[in-house]
Amino acid sequence: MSSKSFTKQLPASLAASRHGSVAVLKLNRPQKRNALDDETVIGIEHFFTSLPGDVAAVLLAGEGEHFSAGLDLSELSERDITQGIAHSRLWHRAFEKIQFGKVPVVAVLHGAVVGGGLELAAAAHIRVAERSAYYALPEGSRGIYVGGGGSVRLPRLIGVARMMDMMLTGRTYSADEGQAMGLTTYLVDTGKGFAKGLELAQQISGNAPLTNFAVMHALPRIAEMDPASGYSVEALMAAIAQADPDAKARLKDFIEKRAPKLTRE
Ligand code: 1HE
Repeated sequence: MSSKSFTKQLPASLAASRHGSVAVLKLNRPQKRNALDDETVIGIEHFFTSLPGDVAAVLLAGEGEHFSAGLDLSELSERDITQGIAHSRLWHRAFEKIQFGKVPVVAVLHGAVVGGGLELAAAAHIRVAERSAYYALPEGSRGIYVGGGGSVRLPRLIGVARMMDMMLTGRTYSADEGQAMGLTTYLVDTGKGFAKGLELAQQISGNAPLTNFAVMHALPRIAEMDPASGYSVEALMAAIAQADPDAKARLKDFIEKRAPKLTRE
C-alpha cells in the first residue's frame, strides 16, 4: 500500500504521518480524551494491517492532554451479551495486529492511560511515559471488565495480584511507579515523550528486519513454552537469523571494524 493511501482511509479520530521509515499514528479525539469508539478501533486495525512495505517501526501517541481515557463509555449502554463478545473480539483483533504485526511499535504515553487505553499501551513493544502519565483500570467502578486483551497482556507485565488490586480498588500508578512495575519502559519529562519515542523507533527501524521479527513473534511465544520446547525453537530462530544475508553483512562489518562498538550512555 502506498504512503498516501495509508494516511487517507482513517477515521477523523486517528491521524497518521511519516517520519522516514517510521509511521506515526496519533489518537486524535482530544475533545473526548481519546476515548476509543468502534470506528477508532477499526481504524487502528486498518492502520496496522495496511502499513506500507517501507515502514520499519511505528510510533503510537495521543493528541491533547491524555493518551486515552479507554473505552468510549457512551457506546456501551445498548449492547447485549452477544454484541459484547463481538465488541471485545474486535479489540482483540485490532490489538493483536499491534503486538504481532509487521513492525515493532513504540507507544508514547502522557496523562490518562486508563482502561482500554492501558490495554492499548500494553500491546505496544516499548512504552515511553512522560511524567504526567498515570495508569488505572477503572472498569471495576464502571461495573464492567477489561475487554481489550488486558487479562492476557497486563498480568504478563505487572502480575495478576497488581492487576487485581488496580481493578478492585481503582488504584492509580504514576509513570514513575510504572517503571518499577514494568509498564513504563522509558520515563521522560513531560513534553519530551514524542522526541524520545521517535528516536527509539528510528533506532529500531535500523535493525535487521529478521531480528525485529524474531523479537516480536518468537520471543514472547518462546517465553510461554516449556523450557525444552523453548530451547529448541530458540535454536531454530537463532540459526535462521544468522543465516540471513543482512546478519552476515552486519557481522562482517564488525569483524572488519566498520561497525560502531557498543557505547554505554
Ligand atoms: C469520555 C470518556 C470515555 C472522557 N468515554 N467519553 N474509562 C474511564 O472510566 C475514564 C473516564 N474518563 C475520565 O475519568 C476523565 O475523562 C479523564 C480523567 C480521562 C479526563 O478528565 P478531564 O477532566 O480532562 O475530561 P472530562 O471533562 O472528564 O471529559 C471530557 C469529555 O470527554 C467529556 O465529554 P463532553 O461531551 O462532556 O465534553 C467526557 O464525557 C468525555 N469522555 N472519557 C466516553 N471513556 C475494551 S473494555 C475497556 C474498558 C474501559 O476502558 S473502562 C474505562 C473507561
